[in-house]
Amino acid sequence: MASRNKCLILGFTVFLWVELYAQYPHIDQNVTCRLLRKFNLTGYVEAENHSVVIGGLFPVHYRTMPTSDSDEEIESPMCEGFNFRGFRWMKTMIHTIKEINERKDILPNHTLGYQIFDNCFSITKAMESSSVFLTGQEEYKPNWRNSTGKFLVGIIGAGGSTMSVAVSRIVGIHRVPQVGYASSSSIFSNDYQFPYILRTIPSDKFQSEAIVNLIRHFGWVWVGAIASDDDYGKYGVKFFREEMERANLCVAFSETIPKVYSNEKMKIAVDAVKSSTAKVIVLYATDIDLSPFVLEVIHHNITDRTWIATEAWITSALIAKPEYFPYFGGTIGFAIPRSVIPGLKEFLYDVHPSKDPNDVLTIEFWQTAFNCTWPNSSVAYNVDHRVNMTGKEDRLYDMSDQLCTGEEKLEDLKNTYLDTSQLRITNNVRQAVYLFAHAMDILRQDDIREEYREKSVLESKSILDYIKVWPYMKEIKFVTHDGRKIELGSNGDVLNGSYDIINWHMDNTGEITFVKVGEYKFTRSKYEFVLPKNSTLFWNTESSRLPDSV
Ligand code: TCR
Repeated sequence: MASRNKCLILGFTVFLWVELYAQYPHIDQNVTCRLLRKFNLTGYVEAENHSVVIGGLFPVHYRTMPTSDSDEEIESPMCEGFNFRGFRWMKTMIHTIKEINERKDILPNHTLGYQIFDNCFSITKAMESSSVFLTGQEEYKPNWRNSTGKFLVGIIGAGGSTMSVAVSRIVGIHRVPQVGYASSSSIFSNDYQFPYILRTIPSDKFQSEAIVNLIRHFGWVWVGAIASDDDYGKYGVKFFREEMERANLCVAFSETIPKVYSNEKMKIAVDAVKSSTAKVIVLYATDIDLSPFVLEVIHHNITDRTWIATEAWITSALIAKPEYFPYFGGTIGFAIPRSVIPGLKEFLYDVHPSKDPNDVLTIEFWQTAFNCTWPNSSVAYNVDHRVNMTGKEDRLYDMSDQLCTGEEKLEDLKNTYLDTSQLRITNNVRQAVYLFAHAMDILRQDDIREEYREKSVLESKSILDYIKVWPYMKEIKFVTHDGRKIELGSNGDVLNGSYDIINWHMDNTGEITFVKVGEYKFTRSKYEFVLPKNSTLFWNTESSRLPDSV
């Protein structure tokens, strides 16, 4: 322990050294810290023969497993709980890059490479990956250089807001641009704190306003709120409460769902719901954070409530399970508009573990999806440990005795990864890639123009690095493949957009359907709430009528 403390102090002084060494060159640089942190990352990289590399961070696992550190080495945690949706996002980034590289009308003289890591929904992994982006080393040593040997133009990610905050703390100090596809917290609108973050998802400021307008629309005045204990839930609810107050409406209670299982904290949230007369409750959390709370609601048989969903769980397969419908049917909330991405479906289907024995993610995907074990596979962590309601560990998956044959059919799967009917955040990932490509393309055109005007070749014309690309990314405008205009303001926020208003119904096959009942359009100064009178709304109340919450 003592040696670790010494190392921490040495680590902290590294930054100071840079300053000091310039003035006092006699300081001994060879004093290094022996407490090594070796990272343990999975993902995809393609860099050779490309002009630049775009980094990517996606939650392909739900969590990290606990580790036991020795005195010499900090063991980096392994990941568990395969997240099909995150895997799809990751694949979409690769697909979009491939598409852009094949196009002749955009960046004709450059191709994009990528370096993508699984962040396992954890700050630790996101930070480790960020370190690799910058230093090119899969262990901690301060020496900034990207491991692909190429210029890093920026990073797409890191998924949830809390992780993006962490990543930006490292890469932001080096002015590396970051484009968020799911980090919606209003904190990123603060250009002072997050000068190098742009995003293709709207700030939750708009969503919190939209929720209050929905509440007003239905005449509810007494509404509860439950949030995840992170930058997403907390800032979302903070804004929501302010808007409620402004609209003269009341927040009956406001509690958080613990990130790490705690019976005591969970009880506070559940008791608030049970004891309140508020029948309408806002749940501001991602599906992963929300699921333990959902299990509690079922465990306590809490029915006759109307849940207002945020975009992060309204179309989540993790929550929208038919067996949860008696408790969560009639859920209403907002979703990022759906998109159809040409060619993505075929690309997603083109996945097979026999293609590359080193592709551990595909092997794990296959094993989890088909509940079998890939022959001679070294992927041993197809296990999902989870703490259940009593605080004990539940093993959801385990290694199957059944060997995979490779003949398993993806067509037979009903799996989030392959479901391209609800591409929402997936499209934000795509647009984040396009944001980089368009910015580089404008830079390229400017370079050519300049060259022509000055009649001299710009010194570093062929080098696209992030310092040069950044000014072109700020305040960018472009049109997406499905005709939507993307426009960013000076603080990196999208200036306008829309949400679909979704209501959960059950169809006659017993599946939950996400019925679009309206639309909410917004710009910075105005909004339009469209919920036609003839929309069929399902309410989970005893009378099946609009709930009262007064
Ligand atoms: N913003 C959340 C993360 C998140 C998300 C999602 C995760 C959003 N939407 C959909 C999974 C699926 C919105 C955050 O932390 O900022």
